[in-house]
Amino acid sequence: MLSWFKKKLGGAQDLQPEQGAGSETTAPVTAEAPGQQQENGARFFLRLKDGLSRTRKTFVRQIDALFLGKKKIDAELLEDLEEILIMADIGAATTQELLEKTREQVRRNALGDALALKKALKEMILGYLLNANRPAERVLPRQSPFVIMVLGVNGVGKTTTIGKLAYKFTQAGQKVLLVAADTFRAAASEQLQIWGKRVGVEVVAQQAGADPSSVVYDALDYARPRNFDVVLVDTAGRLHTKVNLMEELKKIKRVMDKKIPGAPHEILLVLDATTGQNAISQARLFNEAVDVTGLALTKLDGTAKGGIVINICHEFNIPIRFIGIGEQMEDLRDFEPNEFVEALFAEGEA
Ligand SMILES: Nc1nc2c(ncn2[C@@H]2O[C@H](COP(=O)(O)OP(=O)(O)OP(=O)(O)O)[C@@H](O)[C@H]2O)c(=O)[nH]1
Ligand SMILES: [Mg+2]
Repeated sequence: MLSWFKKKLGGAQDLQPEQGAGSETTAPVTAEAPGQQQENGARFFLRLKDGLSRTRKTFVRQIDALFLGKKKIDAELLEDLEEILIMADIGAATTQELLEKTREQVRRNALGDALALKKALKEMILGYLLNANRPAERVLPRQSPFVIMVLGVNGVGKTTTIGKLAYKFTQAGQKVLLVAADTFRAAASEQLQIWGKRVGVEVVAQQAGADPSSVVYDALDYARPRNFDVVLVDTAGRLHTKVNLMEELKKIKRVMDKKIPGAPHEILLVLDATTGQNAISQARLFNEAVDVTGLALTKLDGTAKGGIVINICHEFNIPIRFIGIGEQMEDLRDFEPNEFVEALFAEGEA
């Protein structure tokens, strides 16, 4: 898991940078014991395939239907394909680019029949996903935990994602602290504490209405001497269009950096896949405000709009770290482009 840190890693001990590497170093962290992901691979793939079934129905199965009995790729077929791509929330610009590349291949006679077109589409889509999937080299401070700040609009699944992440990290033997910096919504910190209990990790919270920056400040003070490996900070849901709320996020970020230079080491924006194109403007505005370093796309299980993944990868240079495919603890998947495309294009029922 946490493939964004996985490239060079082995286990939790990698959290400790080498001696003499300066005040900071780029050391990777993992949230899963080696080998565990392989063991769970087949089971998780089925879950993912299941989770993507609605998207597959409105996207890949429609393409299949479009090709039914049609061998020739003509203008009419491409028009119908355009409609399907748009309906799957792949986005206007990405759709046009895909169609243009397809037309180009048709002109070059590189696509013999409809089946070849489907294969080419799959490859082009994988290309977009891989392109945006640069592994991040996170800068870890020598003597402090890895701090992940989680943000997003109301109800996208921030707190749930934090709970699931805490579970992932804990499974990998890492010591996790949750921070309830959502002091705005009633019951927000209780919700986080329920997750804390469920996963078995500590939660730092203050009274409702407290300044979120000061909650974070105190929490980092608490975390530092107690050898926490990972600190997950929950923030209040906020509209990306509300300037003062975005300013508050900047302040929280500044406070973290003051307490632990370089923190937050990951700014994880949570987007709800069911919102389709709106997720794009959320990503843009949050990124403008605080330089988002990773995305988590939730609720892919409940939507036919899974094409948004393709659109996001095409529009942004921000890697998707995780996808949420259900409400349970283990329903957060590392985003793996190959696996995603295979699940999306899976043959057979649904
Ligand atoms: N089906 C499904 N539901 C999800 C997923 N992730 C979160 N949810 C549900 O979405 C709802 C909102 O989740 P929260 O975690 O409370 O969202 P939030 O962003 O913290 O909300 P606020 O703090 O109010 O802004 C809950 O009912 C979650 O169970 C997912 O991947 N799939
Ligand atoms: Mg919340």
